[in-house]
Amino acid sequence: MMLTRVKRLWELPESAATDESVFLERRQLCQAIAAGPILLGSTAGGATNAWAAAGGDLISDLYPVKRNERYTISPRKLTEEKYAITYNNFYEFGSHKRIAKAAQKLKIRPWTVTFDGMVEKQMAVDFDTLIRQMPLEERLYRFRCVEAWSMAIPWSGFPMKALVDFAKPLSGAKYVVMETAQQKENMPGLKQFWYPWPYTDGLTIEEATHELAFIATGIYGKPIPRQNGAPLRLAVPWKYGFKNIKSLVRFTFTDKQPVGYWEKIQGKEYGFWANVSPKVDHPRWTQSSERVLGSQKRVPTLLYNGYAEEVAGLYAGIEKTLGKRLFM
Ligand SMILES: Nc1nc2c(c(=O)[nH]1)N[C@H]1C(S)=C(S)[C@@H](COP(=O)(O)O)O[C@H]1N2
Ligand SMILES: [Mo]
Repeated sequence: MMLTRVKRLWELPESAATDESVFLERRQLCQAIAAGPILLGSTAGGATNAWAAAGGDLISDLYPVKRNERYTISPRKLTEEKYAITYNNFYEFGSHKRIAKAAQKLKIRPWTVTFDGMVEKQMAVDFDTLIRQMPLEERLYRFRCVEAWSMAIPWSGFPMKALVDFAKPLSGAKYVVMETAQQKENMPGLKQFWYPWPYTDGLTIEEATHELAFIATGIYGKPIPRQNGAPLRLAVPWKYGFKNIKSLVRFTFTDKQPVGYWEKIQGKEYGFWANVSPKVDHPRWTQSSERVLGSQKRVPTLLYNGYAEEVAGLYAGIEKTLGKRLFM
């Protein structure tokens, strides 16, 4: 079992072959490490790359990415960066909002993303290789947590559809399950063994390939900080925050509706669909309005978080059967 997986680990499709410049940087890095400080001093350009890489950032040259003006947040305003990067939910680092400092322990290089389950061929791809295959753009999205706070964020990243196409799911696959990294040494939250780690969540293939479903690799024009889910996380703006799973290491395609982390903990409060609706209250929080991060204001919550026009069609066939379950 283990052996088969290891053997398959670096089987990349032709299109995913490491591009030349990345390959050179890697080789320079290896040479630099092998040769030590003398070589570093004599190859200034390569050395800079090598040190940047050793520091864990092989992709800062990609930023900032071009904004796609199609996605607007008006009448909301962009949340100030200082709020978005200091008020976080990331239970792997603690079950409160001030985890940003603790999250700096997350090790983000090397970072391997695995595609498995109902796919043509199982793959494990290095993140820095993967991101260079993807069509990067910036989008402004609203974001609404079920705890009734909200923000509006400039995400950099790529449509999730590009990733699904890359993964080549079999035609029988109906869902995609995502999984967060587990780093026992770096994530104190994992010691709380009664929680169902790893954090997972899922989407239907229709949702995952909808144009609004986005994989974020950056915010505010820079690579995404650890506390916000480095190096890649999901952004599905019409769903509650907990669906926006962070620090992804695995995409598994399946024909069975998955039960995510929160649904396992408390299925009566957190369901699979989790679409935002002001009319369906969570048992502990009213969903009719929301507190805008960084202001004292409460504003009315919108159906599908303001994205009804785009996404309501996804649910036209199942709305009646699911009823309130579509919104929790
Ligand atoms: N792996 C993981 N992903 C996660 C969470 C988490 O605890 N662990 N929290 C979720 C919840 S409840 C919210 S509201 C958002 C918060 O994202 P932010 O910290 O970038 O604002 O992340 C979601 N993704
Ligand atoms: Mo949340």
